[in-house]
Amino acid sequence: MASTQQKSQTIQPNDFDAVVIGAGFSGLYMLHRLREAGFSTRVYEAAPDVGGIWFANRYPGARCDSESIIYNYMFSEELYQEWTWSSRYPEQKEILSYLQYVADKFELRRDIQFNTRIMAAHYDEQTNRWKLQTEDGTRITAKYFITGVGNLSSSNIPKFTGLDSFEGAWYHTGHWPHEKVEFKGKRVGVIGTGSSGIQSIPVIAEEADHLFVFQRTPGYSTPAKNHPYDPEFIRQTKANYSEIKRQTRESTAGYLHKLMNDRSALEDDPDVRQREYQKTWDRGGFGFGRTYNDLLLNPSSNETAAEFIRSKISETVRDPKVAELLKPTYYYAAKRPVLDTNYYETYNRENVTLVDVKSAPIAEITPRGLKTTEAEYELDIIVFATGYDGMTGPLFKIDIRGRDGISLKEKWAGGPETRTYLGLTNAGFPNMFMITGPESPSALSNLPVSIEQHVEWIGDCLEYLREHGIETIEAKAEAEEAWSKHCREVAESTLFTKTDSWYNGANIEGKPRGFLIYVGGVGHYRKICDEVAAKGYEGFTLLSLSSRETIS
Ligand code: NA7
Repeated sequence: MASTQQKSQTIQPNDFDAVVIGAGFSGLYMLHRLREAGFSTRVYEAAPDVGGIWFANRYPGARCDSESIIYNYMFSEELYQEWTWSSRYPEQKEILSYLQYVADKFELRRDIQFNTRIMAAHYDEQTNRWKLQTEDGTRITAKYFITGVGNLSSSNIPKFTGLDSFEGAWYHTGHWPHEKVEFKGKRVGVIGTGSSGIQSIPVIAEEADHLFVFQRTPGYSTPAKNHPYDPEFIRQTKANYSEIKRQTRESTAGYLHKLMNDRSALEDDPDVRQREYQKTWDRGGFGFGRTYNDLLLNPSSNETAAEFIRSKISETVRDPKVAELLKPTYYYAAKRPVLDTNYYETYNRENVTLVDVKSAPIAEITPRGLKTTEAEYELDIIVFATGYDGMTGPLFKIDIRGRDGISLKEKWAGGPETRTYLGLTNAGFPNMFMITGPESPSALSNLPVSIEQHVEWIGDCLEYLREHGIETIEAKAEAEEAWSKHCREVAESTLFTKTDSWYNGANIEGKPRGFLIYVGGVGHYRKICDEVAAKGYEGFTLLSLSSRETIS
């Protein structure tokens, strides 16, 4: 009885102007932006605190590959001046502290309901409202439904036979325990050599008794060259706030890296090219991929960068057989390249063994370890660094249905044909917005820059609708078709579509293939979105329900 009374005292009205899913970078700013504009807004978050993927990704060595001074919000100069990053690449813990600081500064927590997973969101045409349902059956209604679920929050744990029988402990990098995992004296297996594997392997190797790395496809990794920030650098960065904000917003991918040479890699003689690659290699970071202007366009140019990295692997790894296994053969950067600290060096350690599971795949997990088609490995701990069902996966975890009960999953089931309008909206799903949805720059950009752009566009849009008495906004099917076609054409002109990766769904068995990201450039994309808004939301049907009249 007491608990029922307590519950009823804390019950909130469950009808809002806007409901936002997720309290990571996207959801936090969306809440702030809409609340400032006077919209009643509620964020639902499955985790017990803010942070999104930075709450969940606590694996050893987890850090961001974007430089900290640009991997943050730029909407508030006051916030930018107040917060000081410790080093070039922020650790998970520091990013999480930053987001907690943001939540406190803007008093966001009072409008976030934690520990609450939204299972379904259905559009009701009669009332023109979204009806949502939580895991415990609570019903919520809202005029606007906004997803801030991230691109990489749906873990991929391959269905290995026998996992249930494993007597040791196993973890996925994306759902790491909060207490420290003890590797000391343990035989550890890491499956996967993408970003999460490459970041965690050197750290686990330092502690474990023995580390087995189960590699299917080697990754291209270049040095991060992480270092603590000099106070003078921080002072200059803060003084340049406006310029940094402008540059990232107008850039190709939300970064500050300048193109080092605005020419093809093939225009330089091999010795000149070698020197140019060495320069960007020495600086560390993603700037290596900006050494020439055609690395993602021309296979022969790409090969020069790929070969440079392979030569570095040979120089670093003492055992030539291991070095050979670590050399990737696909197009450099067409699958997510990685930044590392001592990754290749780790294979010179006595306690590290590289196991090629391309030639001899993992057959099963046994009670005592892992069996490939060739050998059995005894393990105490298995780390799944096996990635995510990217882009669409997090959206599909919610049963989202638009007009006529059609689900987003059904709408997108046909693969890449006709997906979204601007990566923000979908025909058939009125008053719904996706922050960094498929077919926007999203995961191929520095995400906070793309998130801010979407949040501001959505915020401005809702204000416009309110000012003009518009009840419903919905993408037109033909606008959506044209946008999807444009996305595909831009992607087809690059090497991204010629390489299997999570960018095109190739990492998930049975997932329809299609390149899910807009690679036309962050600055260019912003202009397109702004023009759509300036033309009174071109490509959308705007409907005033009271007059039952279509406005455009
Ligand atoms: P990634 O980059 O998708 O890497 C996953 C790794 O796991 C990759 O090496 C996969 O090999 C490997 N994998 C997946 N399934 C298997 C099976 N069944 N057997 C063996 N190996 C397997 O995920 P991350 O978490 O590292 O990074 C995700 C993103 O986070 C990253 O792109 C950044 O944006 C941040 P494969 O290449 O498929 O052969």
